[in-house]
Amino acid sequence: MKIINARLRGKQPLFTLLIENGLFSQIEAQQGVLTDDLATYDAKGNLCCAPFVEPHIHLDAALTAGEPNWNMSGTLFEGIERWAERKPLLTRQDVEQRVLKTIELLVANGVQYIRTHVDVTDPELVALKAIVDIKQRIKDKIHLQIVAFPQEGIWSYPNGRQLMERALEEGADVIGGIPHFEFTREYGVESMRWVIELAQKTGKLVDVHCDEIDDGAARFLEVLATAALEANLGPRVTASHTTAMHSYNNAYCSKLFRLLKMSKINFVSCPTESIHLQGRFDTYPKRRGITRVKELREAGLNVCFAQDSIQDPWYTLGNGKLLRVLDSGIHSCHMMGYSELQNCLDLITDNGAKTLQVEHEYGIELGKPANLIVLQGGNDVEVLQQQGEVLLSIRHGNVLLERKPAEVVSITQFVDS
Ligand code: 17E
Ligand code: FE2
Repeated sequence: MKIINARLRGKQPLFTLLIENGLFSQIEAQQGVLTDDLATYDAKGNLCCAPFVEPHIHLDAALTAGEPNWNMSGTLFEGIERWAERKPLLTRQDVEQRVLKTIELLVANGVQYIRTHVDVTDPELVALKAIVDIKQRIKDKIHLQIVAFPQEGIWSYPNGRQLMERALEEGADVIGGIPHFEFTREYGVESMRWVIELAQKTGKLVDVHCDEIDDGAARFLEVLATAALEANLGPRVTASHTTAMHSYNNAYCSKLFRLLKMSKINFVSCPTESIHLQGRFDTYPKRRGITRVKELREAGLNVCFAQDSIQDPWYTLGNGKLLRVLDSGIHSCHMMGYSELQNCLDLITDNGAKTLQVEHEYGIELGKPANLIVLQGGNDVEVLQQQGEVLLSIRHGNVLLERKPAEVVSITQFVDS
């Protein structure tokens, strides 16, 4: 396969990419625009980029919004209640059908790497078993990581610890947690230490829903980061949401950031989700309830953006479009300085790959698996401005998606010529 007239991130000229046996075999700068009838694909100056990474989504709950009841308050906690009503209705077929449809939606929007949380506070583990099975069936096309996610708590749910361990035995790759939702602060603290110990024992990754609440007193992040540091597991550990950090005072944050830097853990922020779910108990002024993305990045920590929800009890408007999440996120986090814009795609590509620990196979580089997407626009800023659809998605040299750009058929003349 040969792709001509491709732009690459951070580079000036146009490039020709050759793909052989599913790997990038040649990446060559061109002298100007090429015409080549033998080329498989003409990128026409659009950006060829490593695939989007969706590092935090809940596939088990996707496409269940309103079933059986709608979340009327818009709070995280009502979302958990509504989901608890839907959970007993789960069947393998229902999960399979919704999950495959949602993965298709993500692929249509340029995603090839997905980390999904799956609720394991279900004595039957219906969703978990179905998604482990799907992972095997789609493994040549999509990299899927499964988090054993204790939605109703580990310490606060009957047999919580056993369910987590069973989920790992069934095939979950990542250990989750939800300390801010446990009945007591002590339960939250104990659960964090237990999660890291389990990671040491099993060799699994960790990704915790950590401090997803507008409560400046929710300080489980320091417990998670300390346990990760002491176990020397930092880069294998992720703190998702950490929205309480929005409400921490600056003095505490200053002390906390020293620990975070030492720990080297990763962060996932879900800006559209958090702007929707957080701030709900405020009148005015209203907190945005998004973690300190800009400051974490400036401190050298790895932060990526995720969508979190696709039409589920927490968020109705999820659509798989990470470019929209990125757009929304950099607005609400005040990350629109020109130098920040110039590499903004990092937040939904490279940084997500680092969180998922797939960097060894990720990126447009000689010898690596030929995974790429083509975006409308020639660089990060143009892509973000245009908010265009993904034109091409290639996985190991095979086409996952090809799309023709929309065409304006006619437009009025505003000024007589
Ligand atoms: N569950 C949770 O605890 N938090 C979320 N943001 C979602 C599910 C979507
Ligand atoms: Fe989540």
